[in-house]
Amino acid sequence: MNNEKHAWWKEAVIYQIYPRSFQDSNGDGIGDLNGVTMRLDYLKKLGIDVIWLSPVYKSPNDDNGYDISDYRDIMTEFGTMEDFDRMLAAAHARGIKIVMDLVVNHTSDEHKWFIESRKSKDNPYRDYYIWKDPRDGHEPTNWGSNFSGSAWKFDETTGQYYLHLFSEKQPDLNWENPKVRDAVYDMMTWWCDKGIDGFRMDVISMISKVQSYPDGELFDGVYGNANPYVCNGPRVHEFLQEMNRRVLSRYDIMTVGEAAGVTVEEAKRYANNEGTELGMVFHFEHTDGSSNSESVIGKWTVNPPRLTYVRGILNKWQTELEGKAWGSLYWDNHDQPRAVSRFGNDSKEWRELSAKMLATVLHMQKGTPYIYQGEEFGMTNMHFESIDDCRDIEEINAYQQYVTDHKLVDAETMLRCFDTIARDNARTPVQWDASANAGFTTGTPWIKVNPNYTEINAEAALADPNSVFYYYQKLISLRHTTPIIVYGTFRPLLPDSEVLYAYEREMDGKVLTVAANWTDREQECTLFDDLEGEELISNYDSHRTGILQPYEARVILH
Ligand code: TEU
Ligand code: CA
Repeated sequence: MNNEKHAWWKEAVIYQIYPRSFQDSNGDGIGDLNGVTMRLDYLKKLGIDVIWLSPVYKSPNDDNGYDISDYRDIMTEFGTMEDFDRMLAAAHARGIKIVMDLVVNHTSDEHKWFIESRKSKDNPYRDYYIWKDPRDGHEPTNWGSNFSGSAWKFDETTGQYYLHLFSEKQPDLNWENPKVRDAVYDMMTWWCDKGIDGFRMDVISMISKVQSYPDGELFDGVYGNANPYVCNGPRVHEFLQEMNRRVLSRYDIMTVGEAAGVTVEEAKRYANNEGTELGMVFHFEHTDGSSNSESVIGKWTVNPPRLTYVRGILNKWQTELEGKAWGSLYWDNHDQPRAVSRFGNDSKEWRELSAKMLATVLHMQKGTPYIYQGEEFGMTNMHFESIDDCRDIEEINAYQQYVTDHKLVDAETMLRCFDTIARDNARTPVQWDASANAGFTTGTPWIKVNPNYTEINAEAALADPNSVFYYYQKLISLRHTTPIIVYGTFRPLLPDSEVLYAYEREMDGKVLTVAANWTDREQECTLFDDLEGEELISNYDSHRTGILQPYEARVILH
């Protein structure tokens, strides 16, 4: 018998919406909250339980809403608080929960706390942020920001630098200051009281910094790596336990921490089964572009990941978390390229089969699965013809630093890196149908629509019973009806194969065998030959003894 503690969020499938790119309702070219409300019936049909909404708060949009200027108001482009309340009620009426993105490692530099903070050294808000004196007339440390350049910005008014691990319009909050923590907990309570169902916590692993602020090892020849001093820092667990006592434990909500730099050992603490911190965390080990394939510079690469590497990482997390902490499962999100282009094969011939194969491998694992908008009908990466096609501050800054300023990479190579892993691949508008602008907007979209929308779109998927959409629908419904998929233990199979991903789940004397062919050629596989049981799902109608066909995936319960 399996003694895993049950919880609704362990049994749920989450769907991530990046509202800016989801559905525009008023023709200004920008997705909005009323657009989300319009599409709730579509999501109900897909069968998901929870929507994770990327940030919708007031923001000057330096980083598309991850730079918040007012936590208790809605971004003008997305609508009003009334629109939000209507969307929340309409989602709840359909049995769909709403999880908010909580961005509290940093605010916008246009937040009133920072506007005050930068005024003078004795302003009451000064210590809400991290201010340091110059060191020998330069930056306090050599740290690089995640969006290129230094992580420190000099402020003329007071002659000090402030820390920004992301853009200079995203100053880091000083979590050492109890007033900051109180203000954050108050704000979270306010949203919980409104009736939201949880939080996805942006870079929550970075809120506690090593207080001695040492230099980092050079990572691109120019700047030092801050991660060892800011990821999983000395007080991060103490802060999260305090947040849990003061807010989270008082509501029946789900929480998922985006834990940049998290190891499996650290994750056991963040997402411990005693529930003293968070429900689960996202790790980056299988999506970190620099460690799964050779890079051009920093995170930028043109190479695909290797199956053996990705499988090794995922299997390690499955087995290590067993009985100790709950996991999260994802192939892509708004910071990653499209799953089918990166891990599968987005050619016309193999696109659908490989998208279904990837979905099978992920959704049959233990943990809570996340689907990123458009993934459920096989949206693919974009092709960036020039830097003018790019909207993401990370791409624009990297291009400026590596191509224009330091000439470390040529323009063509950089653009091919963007085609491979740029965040904008995920941010092109959702392709709803084959009409102009893919049915996303009647105006001019804020970012180009992928030209393949005439072929790949939700309407076409809904009209085809064999589509990727209905395959996802089936995977979701299987999770809801088959407890072994949620709570069964995990055991890797064929760990030495170069071409297959196989594993078993086990519970109450039953076994679920899952195997997938990751290649476009048939491969030998005898796992199913003597298995008598029920086939829960497969992306092929007929099977061959001793063989898995190209990108074939099968799941047998026995
Ligand atoms: O991302 C943080 C993060 O560590 C990455 O996924 C980041 O985008 C990547 O390292 C860049 O190479 C979160 C949000 O998901 C992202 O959209 C924000 O830009 C970032 O925090 C800052 O808020
Ligand atoms: Ca709009």
